[in-house]
Amino acid sequence: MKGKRVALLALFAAVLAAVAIEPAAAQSGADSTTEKLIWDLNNQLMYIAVPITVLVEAILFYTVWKFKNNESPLPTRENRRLEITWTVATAVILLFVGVASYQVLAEPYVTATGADAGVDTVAEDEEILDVQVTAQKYNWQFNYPEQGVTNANTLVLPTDRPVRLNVTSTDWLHAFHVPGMGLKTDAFPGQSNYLLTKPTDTGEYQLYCAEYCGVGHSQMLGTVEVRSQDEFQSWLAENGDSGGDTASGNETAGNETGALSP
Ligand SMILES: [Cu+2]
Repeated sequence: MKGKRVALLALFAAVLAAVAIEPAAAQSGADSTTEKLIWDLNNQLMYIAVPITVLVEAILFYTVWKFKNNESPLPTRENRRLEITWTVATAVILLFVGVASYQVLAEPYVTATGADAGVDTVAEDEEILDVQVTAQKYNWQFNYPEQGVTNANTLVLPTDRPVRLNVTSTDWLHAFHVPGMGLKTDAFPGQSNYLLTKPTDTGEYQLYCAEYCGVGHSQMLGTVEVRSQDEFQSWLAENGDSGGDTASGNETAGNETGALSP
């Protein structure tokens, strides 16, 4: 009878915990399609992890309390039903975690596999914006090949339009990391790593280099500015037709973005 009562209590606690994490799940204020997919998976896994944690803790406390005056407790020798139960339960949970994770990892907005990433994903009326991202000690260059625009250290993007970043490096290992938008990939010399995303909210996001690359690594910062489509178009017009010429763009490579809070 007591076991049943404890099981009920544990179930109640689990439901309570699930209700408590609901607000966290509800605030889906994601800033990109990529970030949303990652957070949704995180929340999904929390729905499993929190009840399991509560259940295990409840059993632990119950056991400690129940056997506190027992000098010679007897271990369970063999209980086939119990063994089958926990094996099957574990398998079901792992299967769920595996399938849920795989589904998200297979999304091009999370794992962009190549230069044609997103072709099958984006809607027919959507046009992918391509940006070449080049890392070098210790700054970032952003080149919009189709628009003939180049900018240093500030990546300007339109909202609600799919963007494909081709990330590479001229000299050394770096990594393009924008935590606020759920974006991260390595930058290798002579190799292209792709990121596909669609910004869903305007604002400024901090860009970090996330691979130690030398004495200037901690200063290798940048900004991602997400603007409305109209503002993006006028930014392009202002900075456009530079003939795609090199680096300096409209900003000198510097540390002015370093003052931004992370
Ligand atoms: Cu670095």
